[in-house]
Amino acid sequence: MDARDLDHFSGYEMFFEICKSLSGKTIGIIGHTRPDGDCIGSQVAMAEILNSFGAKPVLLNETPKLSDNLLPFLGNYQINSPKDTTVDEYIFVDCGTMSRGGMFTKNLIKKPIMSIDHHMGNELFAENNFVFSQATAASEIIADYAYQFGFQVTKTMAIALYAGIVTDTGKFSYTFTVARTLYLGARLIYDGANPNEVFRTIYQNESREKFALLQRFIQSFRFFADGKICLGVIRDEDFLTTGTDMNNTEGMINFPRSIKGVLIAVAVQILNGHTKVSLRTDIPEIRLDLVATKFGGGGHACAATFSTHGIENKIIPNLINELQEQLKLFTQSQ
Ligand SMILES: [Mn+2]
Repeated sequence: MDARDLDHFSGYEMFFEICKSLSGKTIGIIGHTRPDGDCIGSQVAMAEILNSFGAKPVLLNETPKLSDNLLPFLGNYQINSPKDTTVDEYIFVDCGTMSRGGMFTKNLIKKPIMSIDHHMGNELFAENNFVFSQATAASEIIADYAYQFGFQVTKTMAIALYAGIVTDTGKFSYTFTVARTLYLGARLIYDGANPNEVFRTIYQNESREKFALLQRFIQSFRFFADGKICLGVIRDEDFLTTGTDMNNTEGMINFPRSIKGVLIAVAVQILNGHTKVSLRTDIPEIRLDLVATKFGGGGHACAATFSTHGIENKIIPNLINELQEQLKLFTQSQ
């Protein structure tokens, strides 16, 4: 396929205009708390772009300690605390809202100069918003912009962006994965990303503690709506017994999701009275974002989350009711 036939994202000219205008300035690149591959991939890629235009990029995350399956993607960069770092401008990546950056970044005095993101319902909080909800990853937008512009993609940048896309597409498989996504993957391989190395770094680097936690999560599975909904719960005692924390739950929701007949996967984490609920489906007509919104959260049709302080015995039945309603609407529309 010719690159010109691909459905590219608009706005790369403006994006690079801004990057050039930042020459000589110190730029804080903010990612979300509990960073994932797309967050780190986008931050590193933005840093490489800004470096090439003579700016001084600084990576800022409220969760400064990266897990072993993300650390190698930093290249020569390091993560700094947003609280202790003074910068001229801020750029947000992979954040639907300012508060996704954490406690400090949610109330910045200065409006961020730009935001690159793919979350549905992004609040367009920056001066320049490069936001596409049909992009699989923020990394996909940056990669597409770079190749449209003819930017000389470095090896560090190629590996980081490839890791970002692999993470958010579930290895090139989730909804929104299109020809463009794989085309960009191929370009990034040309520029130095090694698919097997990235795969092993992200997916074959898990601690035994995480597996002990996973075991407990799987044991907690409950099924609703004739097996169309599968719900798993992790509580304080599970984290405590296995010596893990919230950072070890990444990707666990894919287990209920992969059971035959399950249309909606639900992962509930309860830690210190704080409850975080993640919802996943592979059917975009089942609007999980609408369900999450009812509980004060948000997200995509296929992937949504919400947090609450309520009592488990109340939240779960309410949530199951709402999900069954969505399932009903979906069945009726078929
Ligand atoms: Mn993302």
